[in-house]
This record gives sequence, structure tokens and C-alpha cells, in this order.
Amino acid sequence: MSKIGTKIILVTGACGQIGSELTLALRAQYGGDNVVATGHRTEPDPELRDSGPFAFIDVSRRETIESVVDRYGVDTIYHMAAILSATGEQKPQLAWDVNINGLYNVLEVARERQMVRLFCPSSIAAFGPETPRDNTPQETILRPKTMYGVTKVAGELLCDYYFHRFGLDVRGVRYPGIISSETLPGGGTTDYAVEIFYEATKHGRYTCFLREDTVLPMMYMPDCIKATIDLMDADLAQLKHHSDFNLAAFSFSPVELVAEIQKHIPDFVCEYEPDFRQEIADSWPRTIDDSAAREEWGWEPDYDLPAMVADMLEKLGQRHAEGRL
Ligand code: AKB
Repeated sequence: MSKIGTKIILVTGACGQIGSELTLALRAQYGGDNVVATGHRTEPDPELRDSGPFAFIDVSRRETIESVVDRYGVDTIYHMAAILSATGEQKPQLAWDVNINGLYNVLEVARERQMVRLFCPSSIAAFGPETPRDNTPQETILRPKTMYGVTKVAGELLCDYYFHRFGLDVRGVRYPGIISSETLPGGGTTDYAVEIFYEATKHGRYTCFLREDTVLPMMYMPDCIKATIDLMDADLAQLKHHSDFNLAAFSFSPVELVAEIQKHIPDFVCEYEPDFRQEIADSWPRTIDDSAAREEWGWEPDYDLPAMVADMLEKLGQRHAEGRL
């Protein structure tokens, strides 16, 4: 049950790449019992399972969300469950169902219960080949060519509709590719930038599914968590945007990332075999103008490319040495 004056948070997609680290960060801030982690099918890892409540929900079945929300008295949701770009091209119907019907269910549950706040991420996938690719503006052409991108644009519009029409305080950012050392991503086009660290650490070589010169916007997980929590904590009166903030940290191509890794592992070898994900990457921006996020809620990243690479290799190297990779 909700305790008077205490925020009760639910995280969907809590076993995923961002959800798993976000849940632990929220539990550290608000207390383990006040953050309900939910997943679809994946069993939570021991740290997630033992640090607070966990429940299974299927976001495309509204009653499964309602029963967990009502059981715990949830008043704030971080809706991280989604099908990403590459899986979305292989299973477009599933992407629509999870990303659109799932979001609609979450919005309706939140509206009916007059929740305090809801976070729903968008992505650089909201942009398309007609969007300016360098320093992509906050307000620009949104004509994505992937199903994932279509659901992200529709999701941004739907979230803003709920804000203006029903007064539901929905917030979101357009995440770039996220690089992390704890939970592997799944089904995205930017996943190479995580896989490469595991392969470099374990085997000293990697075959990249994007061309070596494909520049994409990226961000390290600590900055991703900081941005997510800071936007949710921001003063509503300062926000002119709500669900569609551009967000940036740094951009690089695979060959630039390889060169940075080679500063730590000189023998590391990378080969390139572009597949269907190349076309997706070619439709996304290279660099992002995130001045609205900086002005409206003080966004500023802590990590650049060299700092991120050093930290990733230190963390994975330690796990490898302990036989835990
Ligand atoms: C993907 O590659 O699909 C995601 C994203 C950029 O939203 N990481």
C-alpha cells in the first residue's frame, strides 16, 4: 500500500539494459521497498530480486499493470519496456503492440489513477533520413523509416497529448545509444558499442555489424541514469518541452571507438561486416543539439569517449579476471 507522503515507483522493463541499473539507482534514492521492479519474462538477477519487490507484467495486457499498480499503490512510473530498432524491423507487429499498445495501457492506468508523474523514453530513432544529421535540432523533421522510430514519434505525440489534454505529467528524452557494463542490450542498432567491449576483454577481437565510418550519438550509462532521474526531478514550471528532449553526450564511429580501445588493449582487432542494421544507422543523426535539455533542466554529461572507454574496460576487465564475464 502507498505510504502517505512517500513516492511509490514502478519500473517496467526492469530486467533490461537501462531498466536494471535505473531500478537500483531509484532504490538507492527512494528505498528498496518503494520501487517495484517489473519484467515480462526474464527472471531478475539476484541483486534486482533481493533489493525490493519484483512482479511480472505484460504491458500489452492492461490488467497485469493494474493489478501491480493497485497492489503497491504506485503513483510514479518509469516505463522502460520496449522493442528496439533491430528487433522491431524483424517483428514490426510485436514492436507496435509493445511500444504503442503497451504505452497506451500505461498512460491510461496512470490517467485513471491520477498519478504524479510518468517517464517514457523516446530515441534518436524518432529522426529519419530527411532530418539534418549534424547537430540535429530539437524541433525538426520526424519521418523515421523503422517501425521502432514510428512508435517513438507516435509515443512522443501521445505523451504530450496526455499532458495537455489530461494534465498527466509525462516526461521523456530521446536517448542516444547507451553503453553499459552491467546488463547487455538486446535488439538495438547501437548494441555493437557494448558488445565490442565484452569481445575485446574476452577474446581480443570483434566483428562489427556496422561500417567503420558510421558515426552515431552515444552516452555512458551513469549519464543516462542521471539524465532520467534529473528530468523526473525537474521543476515542471521550468519545462517548455515534455516528452521529446534531445539528449547528447558524445558521438563516434566504430573505427574511432576501436582506436580508443586499442590505447588500453593494443592487440585488439576489429573487422567489419555490415548487415541490415547499417541501413537503420544510416537513417539516424550523427550529432545532436541538446540545448533545450541544458536550458530547461540543467542537463550536462559527465563522461566523454576516453573516460567511458577507460571505465568500461576497468569494470569488464575486473569481472573477467574474477571469472564473472
Ligand atoms: C537502438 O539501437 O535501437 C536503441 C536506440 C538508439 O534507441 N539503442
